[in-house]
Amino acid sequence: VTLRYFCYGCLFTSVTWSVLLFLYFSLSQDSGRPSFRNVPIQGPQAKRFQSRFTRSPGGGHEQGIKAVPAARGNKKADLSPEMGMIFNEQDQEVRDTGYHKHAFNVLISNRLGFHRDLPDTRDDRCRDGIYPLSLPTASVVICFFNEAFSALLRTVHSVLDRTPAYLLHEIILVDDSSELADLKEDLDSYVQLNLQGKVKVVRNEKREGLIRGRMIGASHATGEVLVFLDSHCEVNEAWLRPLLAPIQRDRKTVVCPIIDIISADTLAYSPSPIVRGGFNWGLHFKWDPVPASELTGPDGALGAIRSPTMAGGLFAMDRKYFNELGQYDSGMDIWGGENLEISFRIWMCGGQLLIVPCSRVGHIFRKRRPYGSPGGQDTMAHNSLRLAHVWMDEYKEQYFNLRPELRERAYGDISERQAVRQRLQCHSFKWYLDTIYPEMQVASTHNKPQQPVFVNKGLRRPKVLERGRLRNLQADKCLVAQGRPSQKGGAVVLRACDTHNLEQEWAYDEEHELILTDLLCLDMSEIRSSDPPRLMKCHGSGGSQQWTLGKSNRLYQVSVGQCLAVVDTISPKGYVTMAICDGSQSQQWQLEG
Ligand code: LR7
Ligand code: MN
Repeated sequence: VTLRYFCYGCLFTSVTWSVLLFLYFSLSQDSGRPSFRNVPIQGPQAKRFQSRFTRSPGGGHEQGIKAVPAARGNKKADLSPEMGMIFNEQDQEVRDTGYHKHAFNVLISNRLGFHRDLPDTRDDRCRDGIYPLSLPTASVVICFFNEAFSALLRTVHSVLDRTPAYLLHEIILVDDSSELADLKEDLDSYVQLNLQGKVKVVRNEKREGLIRGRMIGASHATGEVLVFLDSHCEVNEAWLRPLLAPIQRDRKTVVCPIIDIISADTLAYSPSPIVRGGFNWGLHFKWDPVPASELTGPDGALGAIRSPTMAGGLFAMDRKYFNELGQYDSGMDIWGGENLEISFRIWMCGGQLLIVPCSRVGHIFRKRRPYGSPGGQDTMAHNSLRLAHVWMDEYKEQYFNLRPELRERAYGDISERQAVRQRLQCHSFKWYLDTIYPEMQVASTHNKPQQPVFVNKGLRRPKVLERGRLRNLQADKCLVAQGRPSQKGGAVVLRACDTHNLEQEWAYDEEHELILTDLLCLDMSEIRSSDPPRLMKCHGSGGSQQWTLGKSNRLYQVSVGQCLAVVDTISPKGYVTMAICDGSQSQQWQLEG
């Protein structure tokens, strides 16, 4: 692996800039925290940067779509639902290519910019005062491959904005050979101009994957504790000290925050319940409820919770302990499996893995991974095979029972990893199951991979706010199912309104869902936003099924950023479509009881 720290040659320039920036900020104290907008930019970069970052990214219609500052104690999503409104073709282009390349709403991400307030999702009793002031320093390591620029920079700035400077030793960005142009020079210039000398960029010459990527980042780190983050996170209020304190008490402790949810469609930030990590015999990570026995400490649900596994992306660990424990398995490629591998290793070899509910870090949960591996291999299977062969003893049979095709699959040389297990005199996998994860059912090998608990809102039905027919004011017709109202995937069209026809009845609920005949939700395809809406099973997580129906009579679709419109009011076909909101009659709807 060849890599280079970026811009040795620019040292002189960066010193000059530091002085300029220092002068600038000492002369303009009242301008608040340094944000890109108030940094003076000059020289050849100026023009490109100014047009890139100081104009409204979506074309200049920012009025009315600001993030609402989070009130203290407000733990719900804090964004205007119209943050993603599309005003012109350029917005549409940003949104569509964003979904295609990154699988989340990049238009909203760009509009949010690099700094935003977040709702403080911690329990009120999580006070700063309960942590020692003197703590080990942190090196934050963030690997990225083709990340959206605004999401990456918001990750970095959230760390800079919410971490006491004396605890933040550095931030190391590992570019895993990304292919997007703005992650090269623009990123270098931005880091050099704005990031206080605390941020380093390491570039991998070829794609290594997140596992070797993190090892490379860690090898450049010099702080006492390593903190790994994904490149689309936002750390919340006072996030770091609760992670560092348990490590200071016991250096063989690895600590995870609670991973809050940033919606891929709306970028709204919302709290996750307190759950802990487990896995199934398919070697997929899953969330489990916290057993009551873990909540009995002096501070109940506020104290650290022991977790059998970690999700993988967000954790803090003493740097020397990371090295002693064998870092990661460098034979693992691209994505997958390393989280269970390091979890088993921590517990089996004398450490412990904790989740601390007073530390909160948000993560953008996408519905698909927007990249593959260079050769198209299933790296999850390859990596899982390696971990099964090194760590799972006879229990690897549980995995092979589910994945018989992998029984004979080659997995490369694992002797170095077996030597780690030998050197550290680790416990058996049976010990791990008996002691750390007794909930795991060994007999039932047919567990399906489970959904993360927090994505599933359970059986609670949101309250219905209004019921009635949905009439288009221009066509004077009502929105109905084209076929049977119970048919999943069915289209919706306009037909003559009929007050006695129950098949025309929509319910509008507090989650902003529109449900036809109490059965299916009006839904947008996430990938093909130009497709007309259709009827789908209600998923309860907003976004593609979230509609706002306001006084203006427009029916605004949150994840698409457009309004429901009639295609042609005269045609008997009654087709509807999504269109840029323009307030015209063809976009006016009324829910009539
Ligand atoms: O080839 C790659 N090179 C990289 O640098 C592929 C990815 N990456 C970067 C990527 O840009 C990102 O910053 O590595 C990071 C993680 O990749 P994601 O965001 O695609 O992973 P994920 O969030 O889908 O998956 C989770 O599981 C992974 C298993 O390998 C990693 O451990 C991720 O860090 C992990 N993410 C989390 O734990 C966040 C919470 C998710 C949950 C539950
Ligand atoms: Mn991620």
